[in-house]
Amino acid sequence: MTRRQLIQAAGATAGALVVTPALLGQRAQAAEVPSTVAGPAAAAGMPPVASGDRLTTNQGLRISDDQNTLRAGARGPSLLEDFAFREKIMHFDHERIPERVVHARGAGAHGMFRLHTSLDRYTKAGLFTNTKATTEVFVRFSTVNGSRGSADTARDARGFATKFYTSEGVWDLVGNNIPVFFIQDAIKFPDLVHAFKPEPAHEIPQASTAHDNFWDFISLTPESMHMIMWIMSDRAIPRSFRMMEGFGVHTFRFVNDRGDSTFVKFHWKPRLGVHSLVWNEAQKLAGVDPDYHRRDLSTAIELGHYPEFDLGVQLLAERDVARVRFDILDATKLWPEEIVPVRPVGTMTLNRNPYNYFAETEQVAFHLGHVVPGIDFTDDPLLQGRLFSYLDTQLNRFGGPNFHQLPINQPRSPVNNFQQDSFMRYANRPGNVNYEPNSLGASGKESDAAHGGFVSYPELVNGPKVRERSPSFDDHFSQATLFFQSMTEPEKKHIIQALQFELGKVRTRHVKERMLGLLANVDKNLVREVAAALGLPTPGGKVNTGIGTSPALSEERTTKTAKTRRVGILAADGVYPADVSAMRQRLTAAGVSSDVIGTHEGTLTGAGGGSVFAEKSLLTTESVQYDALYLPGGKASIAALSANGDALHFVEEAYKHYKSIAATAEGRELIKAAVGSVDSQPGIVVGAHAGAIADSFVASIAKDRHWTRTGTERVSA
Ligand code: HDE
Repeated sequence: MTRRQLIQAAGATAGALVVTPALLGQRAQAAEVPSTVAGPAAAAGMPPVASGDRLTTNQGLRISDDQNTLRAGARGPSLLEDFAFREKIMHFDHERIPERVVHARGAGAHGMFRLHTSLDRYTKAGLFTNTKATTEVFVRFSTVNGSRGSADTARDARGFATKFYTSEGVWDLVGNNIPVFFIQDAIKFPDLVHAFKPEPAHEIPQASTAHDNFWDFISLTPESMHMIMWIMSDRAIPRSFRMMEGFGVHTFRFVNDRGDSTFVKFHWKPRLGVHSLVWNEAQKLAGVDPDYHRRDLSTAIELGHYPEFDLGVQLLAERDVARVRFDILDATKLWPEEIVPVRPVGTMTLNRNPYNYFAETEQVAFHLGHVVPGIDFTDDPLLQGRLFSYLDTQLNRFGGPNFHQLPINQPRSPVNNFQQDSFMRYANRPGNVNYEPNSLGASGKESDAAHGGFVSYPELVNGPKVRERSPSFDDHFSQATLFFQSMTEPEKKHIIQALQFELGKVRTRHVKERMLGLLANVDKNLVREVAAALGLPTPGGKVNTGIGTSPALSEERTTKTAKTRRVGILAADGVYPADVSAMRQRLTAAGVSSDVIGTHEGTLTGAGGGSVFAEKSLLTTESVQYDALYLPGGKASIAALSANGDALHFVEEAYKHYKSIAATAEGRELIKAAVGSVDSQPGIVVGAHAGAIADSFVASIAKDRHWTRTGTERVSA
């Protein structure tokens, strides 16, 4: 068969094989997002969908052969005249747009925000006052440091940016999963980013702060110490985008219809609770499944396990500002929830995956200056700098100012102004008049506040022009101590270990010493343990131990549920089918998904008849991809697994990572072969058969990690 015949045999025609799925994708999108995709496209004279199943050039010319360039003879040179080839390659060569300078790696999802409690006393924003309305949203989660192809599980802050398509315009809440930031003033941002990105001479390391430049900069930037505690904590290695909080970070301003202002901080609280990976697991996942978080998000949505986040606000009246012990304009400070409670006002449900990564997740353009009436800014110098940066960066990414016309960025409210032209503009105003006011064509009306116009809060601004930091921003350590003191013992240990790891990678002694000097002002035990690991003397410091604790900061107090977790079931030929099916039934009922992982994929012969289907094999999966393990019975199956290094490693790793492991009486032998007799250890659930242990297993998965488990250090994994 010739190449062409092969292709034709695979699909009815070459066109059907190559093109139809893409066209179907476009049709689906056009049909489901009519106002944004079909509307402007049609207005610009473009057909809403491509016609038929014939391949064409971008000029609509039907292509006769998409497999061979035009050449002089079958073995001759290619001809410059081949315009179809040149168009195709030219387009391909320009497929990439510059990746984001930070937050390059991300994953997105569409959803809805529903308000349940009106905030009309504080803000006039429609999305916060109308409890009947639902607001469309698009969320982009991201890492900050790594480039677009880097791994999801790097130690890093996560971006949590939400675009609300409100009826009054687009509002972007561009936050992180950490409530504070490294620096207090935007002028330091380029230096911070240069310091944490790969070192410039050799471009190493990728997506990691464990190098000299970062810690050199941090050791000279004491204001970063609170953020450093968060970055070294479990928050920086989330289990899932679905299991992390989101924070607007800055203090914003609500303005009501009487013009009164209230300070506000925004919080997203995940319904599934806040959960993290362990460091060893995160590092391994970076190799085993670099798309771990991205896959987790899209799979959850595909399965109908829609991620849900409650939106909460912390409100502070202008007159109460003097009563809190920190400056509310300082982005390195949080408002402890015990002092200013978070009031839940609505829920966001992410229920649709993007159709196309590039068109939506890559091209979405956030900007803090995308606000609606009722939401306004404060003088936080970090926030003010961001108000410049986001528009500026979009010019670089999109090559011009027309990114607002891309479907993902289009507002749902009408757009009406006299802006025109530039790269890729397709919706210019018809007619001969392109200015206002005018008397020759249609003009536009301005809107005062009563008619929905955005009127800036008339904050009184007065002061000399100075380059100066307010002394009220000076305390860089108290909240770092507050955070550390609020952690449970395992959480504290993780922070210490993370610092030992990161500073252990630093080669310059004086950088390590300067860091220890700063840590000495956070906690005495913390600095002692880090110094010991580095083999350096412990410096003295001044710690504000009187700052107390904020229990809300610990993950230990979070929601615990087994819902949407993943269980790996290890099996080989000779497994008991009933042990597998009974457990799977119970897991499914609890919203837990599971994979049978066989010594080979496909059908495994069951003991005493029947069979079990293995979706995965030990070759294609690792224990780090699962939240818990189940080892069903069947003598031959357990014997085969106990003699298999990969299966033993599976169990060892799950044990070392404090995960739940359930086993029937026979399965217990596999645990024994891997890690010894550990029946009485927390999170080890053993019983005669699946029915006897299923409920306790689900409860154990819900508890997440079993930190009080002992003996993990002697398990090599
Ligand atoms: Fe950003 N940040 N940022 N940032 N940021 C960007 O904008 C910047 C900061 C955050 O998914 C860039 O479109 C400055 C804090 C998120 O598309 C850029 C400063 C917080 C995202 C930029 C900060 C964030 C960005 C790069 C210091 C948490 C990803 C690409 C003043 C509240 C949004 C882009 C997405 C992206 C600038 C600090 C969150 C260069 C100058 C604090 C979630 O404009």
